[in-house]
Amino acid sequence: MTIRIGLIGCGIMGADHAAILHRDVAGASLAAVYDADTARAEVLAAKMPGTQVAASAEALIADAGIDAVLIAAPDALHAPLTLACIAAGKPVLCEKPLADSVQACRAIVDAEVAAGQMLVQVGFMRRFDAGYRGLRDGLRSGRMGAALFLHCVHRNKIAPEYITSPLVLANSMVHEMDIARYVLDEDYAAVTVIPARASRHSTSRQPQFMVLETRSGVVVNVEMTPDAQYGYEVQGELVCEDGTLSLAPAPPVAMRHAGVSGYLVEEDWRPRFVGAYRTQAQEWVAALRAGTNPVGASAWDGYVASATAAAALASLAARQRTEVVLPPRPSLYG
Ligand code: ISE
Repeated sequence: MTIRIGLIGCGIMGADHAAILHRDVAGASLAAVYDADTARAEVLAAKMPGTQVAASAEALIADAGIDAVLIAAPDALHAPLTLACIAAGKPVLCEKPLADSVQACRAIVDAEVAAGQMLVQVGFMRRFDAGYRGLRDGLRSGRMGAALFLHCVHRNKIAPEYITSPLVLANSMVHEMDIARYVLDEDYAAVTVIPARASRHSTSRQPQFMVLETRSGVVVNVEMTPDAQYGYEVQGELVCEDGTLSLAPAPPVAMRHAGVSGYLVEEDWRPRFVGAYRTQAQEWVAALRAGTNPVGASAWDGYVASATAAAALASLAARQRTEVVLPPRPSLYG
């Protein structure tokens, strides 16, 4: 059985998803693509044998020849397109964030609950990274004792110009909001954000430091430096009662050259997480073929990440510790 996938959004991320589906995923075909820029869609389709260009996003979602939809369109379109997929009864993998507001995330959760089945997966690809999975599995094994701290670092070489201080939280640090909850397997009680002074490399944003407190008392700290200059990097160290677990450097190649000994760093998140994107696509398609629930972040997880980001933005604005308040989790999500 081949899952016929329709891709909406043929920009950098959409093209990456298309290449992964074409090259690395068994049991799936990229049946159609759509982009508001038709020429961009045609260029992508021409590289993929058998891929059609759809007339509109709505036509692609409604097409009986499309079994599942992958959304890599601009953030503001995530909610309406995901809602259209739910209305059509089609499974959908939507790039993060699930929507550009907490209310829109909630509307997606409500629509899915009303439909009575989990159709939505959010593209929080770090959940498919071998390193973060290792942290979670190591904690779950019980041999490390209880978690105490999770130290995280997230740095961009130079973030795009549109990334302002609020988006450092809502667009970049939202990854840590999701992955720390995934690794620790519990929700947050509160968040505190402290901005650093703006780097001389950017006037439009400040680096941010965030402390998340989980309900059981684990402390998660995240440094996000959007203009680190030297490259893209994430770090993670989980401190437990009986030891620690850390993400290994990526790529795992040490170099000694010109008087320097150390690890290479990537330019941006795409090469750093190429394996995670691949595994995400493979496991999404495998679940579709098996008829089981999606294995990645659910619509509920997407909602919680956005609710946490909203609390972080409130903390930044008020310069104070802010509680993360969540409604009860609907039974659909276990
Ligand atoms: C970007 O939007 C992403 O989603 C990347 O994964 C993240 O690392 C980067 O900081 C964001 O700006």
